[in-house]
Amino acid sequence: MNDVCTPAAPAAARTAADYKSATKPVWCPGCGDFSVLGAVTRALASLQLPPHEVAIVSGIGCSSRIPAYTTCYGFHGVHGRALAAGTGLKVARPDMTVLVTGGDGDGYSIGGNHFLHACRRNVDLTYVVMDNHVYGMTKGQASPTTEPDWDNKLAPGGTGIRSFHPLVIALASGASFVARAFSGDPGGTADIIARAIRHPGFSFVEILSPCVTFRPEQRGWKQQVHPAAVDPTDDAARAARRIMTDDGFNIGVLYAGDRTPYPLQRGGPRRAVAELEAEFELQGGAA
Ligand SMILES: Cc1ncc(C[n+]2csc(CCOP(=O)(O)OP(=O)(O)O)c2C)c(N)n1
Ligand code: SF4
Repeated sequence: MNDVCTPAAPAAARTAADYKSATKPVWCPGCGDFSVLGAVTRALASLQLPPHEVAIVSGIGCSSRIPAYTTCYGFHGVHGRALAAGTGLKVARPDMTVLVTGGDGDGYSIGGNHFLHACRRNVDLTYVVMDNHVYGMTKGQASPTTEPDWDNKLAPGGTGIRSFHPLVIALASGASFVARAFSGDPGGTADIIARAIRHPGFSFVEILSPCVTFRPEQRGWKQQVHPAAVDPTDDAARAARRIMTDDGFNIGVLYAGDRTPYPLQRGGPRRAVAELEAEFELQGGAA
């Protein structure tokens, strides 16, 4: 018998398909979120992250369905609370790669306060927002990023309310990586998401992702988007000036700073679930 050890065959490289679950998305045909799902899975494959070391946390909305469509750990929580859940998960399990995903309604309206403080805390996670400037799941109400003059039957003549500017708000609140992507460019979006995951600290990726059902005119975004003309800056004031004055269709990494991320305790003691349950058990009976 030959006593020479045969080296183990190298593990086959993971492809985007390895991160897609068997659950078929229920999005409307043509929804931009299909491409975002493709971009997320391509980004994970490019980083070769084992699916069991990645958690995708979302709130509620069409876009927030993403965790179910992947083979990673997923948490489909309550409306607007995805960042709170994702932050808690990352702090408890710093070894996991955490992506938080959702829509503009989920993240900027009901979840707006969490957005500000997640940027400020700078915990090392990646926040991916599929922004379609509308509440898709609840049938087309105006969201914080809806244009003030968007005329529709729920807001005749438009809301007349100035739109929220998520990128500048993220920057002003302390996010350490700020980018804009377009779902119609899945390769470019995958690259931006991969860079966001690699960046230490809170990384924010705003993806223009059309809602073809309630905002069919957004199909025209593909003619409007264009690559950012300049390289990312690490100067927040310069980035803010650029973002404030661009046309909203500038695609790329717009800011990559080096703020120290929130310190995480790696390798701390793991506690058994039963022990935690016992600690949180309510004491005493009803009065
Ligand atoms: C506390 C609470 N308020 C309201 C709702 C109803 N609701 C569900 S999804 C949603 C908006 C989703 O919009 P968005 O986050 O932009 O995602 P999209 O569906 O456009 O992807 C709302 C208002 C809810 N589920 N829970
Ligand atoms: S309603 Fe809009 S956001 Fe929701 S699945 Fe359909 S196209 Fe996508």
